[in-house]
Order: sequence, then C-alpha cells, then structure tokens
Amino acid sequence: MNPTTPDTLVEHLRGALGPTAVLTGPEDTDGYTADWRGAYRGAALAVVRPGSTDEVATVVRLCRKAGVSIVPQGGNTGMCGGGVPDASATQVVLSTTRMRRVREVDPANDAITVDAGVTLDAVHEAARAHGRMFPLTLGSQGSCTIGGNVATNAGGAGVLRYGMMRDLVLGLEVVLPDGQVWDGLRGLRKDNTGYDLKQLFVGAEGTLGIVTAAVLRLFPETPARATVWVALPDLGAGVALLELLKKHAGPRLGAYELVSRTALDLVLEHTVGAHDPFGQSHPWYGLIELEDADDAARLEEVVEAGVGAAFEQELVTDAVVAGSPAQRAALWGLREGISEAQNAVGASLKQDVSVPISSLAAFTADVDAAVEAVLPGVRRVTYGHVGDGNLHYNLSKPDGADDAGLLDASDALTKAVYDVVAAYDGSLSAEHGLGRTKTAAAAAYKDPVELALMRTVKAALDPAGTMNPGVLLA
Ligand code: FAD
Ligand code: 2HG
Ligand code: ZN
Repeated sequence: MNPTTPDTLVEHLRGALGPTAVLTGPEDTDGYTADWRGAYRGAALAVVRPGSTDEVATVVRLCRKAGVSIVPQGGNTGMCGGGVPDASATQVVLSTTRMRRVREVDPANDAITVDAGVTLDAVHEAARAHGRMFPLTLGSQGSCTIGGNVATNAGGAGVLRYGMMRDLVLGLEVVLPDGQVWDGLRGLRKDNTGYDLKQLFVGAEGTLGIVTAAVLRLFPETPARATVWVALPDLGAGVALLELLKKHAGPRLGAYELVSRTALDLVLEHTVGAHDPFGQSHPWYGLIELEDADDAARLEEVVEAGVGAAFEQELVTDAVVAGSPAQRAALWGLREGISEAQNAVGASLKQDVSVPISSLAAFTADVDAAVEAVLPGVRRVTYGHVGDGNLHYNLSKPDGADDAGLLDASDALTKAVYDVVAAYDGSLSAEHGLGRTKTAAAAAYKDPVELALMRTVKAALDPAGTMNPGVLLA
C-alpha cells in the first residue's frame, strides 16, 4: 500500500474500517460539518465513524502518520463550534455515533460504564432499569453523547445538587493523540495514586485525546418531586429566594432556574402548546424543583412553608405548583424551550457567563447598560442556572431589525459583556466551553500563567497539535 499521506488517507481509512465507515462528499458529510445553530459551516476531508475503541486508535494512528488533524464529534449539539471542522477540507471528523454500547451497570457500586457515543437519554434509561438515576439533565439529552458531555464538562439544571459532569465521572478510557489507549475505566471513589488524569480530559473539548468510554456515578432515584413556577419582581428577589429555598429545602433543592420575561416571550411565541401559567406579565420567573427518595408529603410541606415565606417577604408575587407529571413537563418545557425559541428568531450571540451568586443582580444591571450603549434595543434573552451563578446572557437583534446589525456589532457587544464579567471576577464560559467561539476571548481575559500551563499540558500530550486544533487554545 502507498505511504499514508493526506492524499492516501481516505483509502487507508477505508481499508482499515471498511468503506461504509468513511464518508466523503458533501451529500454524506453535510450533517457533520455544520453545527445545529447554523453558526458554523466547515468542510471535511472525510468523516469517519469507528465502531470500537480499537478502530478509534487505528484512525488516530493513520491520521497522525498522514499529519492530518482530527475533530472529535458526538451528538453535535455543542454551543461553541468545537465539534465541527474548519473550512479547509483538510480535517477528519471522528464521529462516535456508532459507539453506542452500555458496557456495564453495577448497581452495588452505583456506577455505569458506557461507550462515548451513548446518548445521555440512553444512560438515564439504563440507570432507571436498575433502580438508579444519572443526574445530568440537558435540553439536548436525546442527541448529546457522554463523550461530548465529558469533553465539554456539561452542566445543566441538576448541577446545584449533583455537580457538573466533572463530578460525575469516575473513570475514562481515552485514545491519546499518538494512538495509545489509556484504560482508566476504574469505578473507584477513592484513588490517591497520583495526578487525577481523567480530569485533564474533562472539559478539554477533544484537544487532548478522544474519550471512548466512561464510568459514571449513579444515584438513588428520587421519584418524589415538587415543581413550582414563581413570578419574581426582580432579579435581586430571585437571588434572595435561593437563600430562602436552601434554608427550607436543604439537600432536597434539586434545581432552581431563572427565566426573564424576554426569554419566556420567545418560548410562548415559538413553541407549540406553550402557555403562560400566569394571567399577567412579570419581569422574572423562577423554576424550582425539590426532590426526595419517597417523602412526597414532606416536599409538600416544604413547598408550602418555603413559598409562603417567600410571599411574606415579597420575594415572589405569584406561584403555581405542578399538580401532575404533565404539568411538571409543561413548566420544564417553558425553561428548556428557550434555546430553540431563540434560534427561531435568527442569529444570536450566546454569552454563557458566571459570577459569584451574590453579584448576579448588580452584574446584570451593569451588563444591561453596557450592551444597550453598544446596540440600543438589543434583546437580552437572559436566563440560566441561578443556583450556580450561571447566566445565559444571550443577545438577539432588536425588535423589527435584521440580523446584520447584531452581527456587525457582535465584537463590540461581546467585549462589553466580557469587560463587565471581568470586573466581577466572573467566567466567560460557565458551562459550554470555549470551542472556536471563545478561544480568542479566553486568550485575552484569562490569567497568563493559567494559559501558559494549559499550553504546556497541550504540548506534552499532543506535541504534533493534531487534536482539534483551533479549539480551546488559539
Ligand atoms: P459535540 O457537540 O459533538 O462536541 C462538543 C465538543 O466535545 C467538541 O469540542 C468535540 O470535539 C468534543 N467531543 C465530542 N465527543 C468527544 C469525544 N468522544 N472525545 C473527545 N472530545 C469529544 N450544555 C450544558 O452544559 N448545559 C445545558 O444546559 C445545555 N443545554 C442544551 C440545550 C440544547 C437545546 C442544546 C442544543 C444544547 C445544550 N447544551 C447544554 C450544549 C451541549 O448539549 C453540550 O455541550 C453537550 O455536552 C455536547 O455533547 P455532544 O455529544 O453533542 O458534543
Ligand atoms: C440551557 O441552560 C443551555 O438551556 C443552553 O445551557 C443555553 O442556548 C443556550 O444558550
Ligand atoms: Zn445552561
């Protein structure tokens, strides 16, 4: 066979994996070269769909020989363009979507081991079948994969009680940039034998290797749930309510999400079947979920006492408690439908920021003023995970304008937001990662020592720079 070069790589990949696992040509690769928002469209030399860890290692070795870079991709639901190739048509997209095996469920160890391409929904289902629960929940869970969740250190609504993906991973299997397989699939709670290497790959966005499998923590099921949608007079009340909820609910507080009226309006306008639980408009809303193993009566008491106190302290102005699973789903639909609803009105600038919870209200007032000064009337689609100090401070074009004005002002708007984030010692990416979108901003705003350390890690693991170049690090 010819030596492996960029010109012969496709032939070599087909030889190793079989012809159907290697896609070329836009008719077959289009679904892998653009992101779901339509914000990124690249082109690939090929899309490969290995079916096993050994096949992933083979692809990595062949690409390394040819000097071709690899873009790992799972469900392609990412927010920052990290899973799509650039426009050069010289990169290989490695899709994990054929790696869909639940390898083992070990209820006694509260652990599940799955291939990287298993969807988050499928993990929930497998855990449920064994009387357990996996707590990561995302609006994208029908499509996003465990590999993608690990690579982005995904967050979502359950972080308040259970932590981010980083806190839920016990072990990983990773194909390293030189093609070696690191078998770190240990289901141990305690292992103090050196650096915690798995954590290097969590949040690395595919720049240090390809996650091929993971051991994840499972939890007891919490079938007793109370879900409450409240109207808030302002954001400060929303933050004060968090304190009150913690006091009344303690560890039963499973989620506490914030939704601005602007965000709710988009959902009501663009989501079939969505309706406003209240007769009149309020500036902010909170979605509260309490959970317990079995004590539904206790949850009712907590809701009554907590929401009652919130009314007394004028932190909430209206409230509705879900009376059935269908009502619960409808309330969650109002929250989880925001991404898609915002997408329906055209381009958006997604700013996924965090600040200390105590600063949320002041930060929002300052950042509102800063973006208004750049583009008067810009729509602030603000919502997020208040319990984590994480706001999705997303911007859409002003009412009646077209996308061009928003896109022309995007650099100035982004800078305005990040300057205020920096002033509050916040983060410019709380949960979605840097991808291609925020790499330059991170280089400008992150501590230089931190950046240098990150580059040292990258150079040590991927000296040839073939793993997802242009993502995470400039
Ligand atoms: P992809 O989009 O395919 O890839 C994302 C990144 O991970 C890329 O850099 C890619 O190169 C890398 N990658 C993928 N698989 C691997 C692998 N096996 N090994 C190494 N690198 C890999 N995110 C949140 O954090 N919280 C939310 O609440 C949330 N809600 C969402 C709601 C909606 C409606 C949508 C569309 C998205 C949401 N997301 C959310 C974003 C997204 O779903 C997550 O970032 C998710 O973890 C991405 O998984 P994926 O499999 O789609 O990864
Ligand atoms: C959410 O919390 C997700 O709904 C998506 O993180 C946020 O679309 C977004 O910007
Ligand atoms: Zn989020």
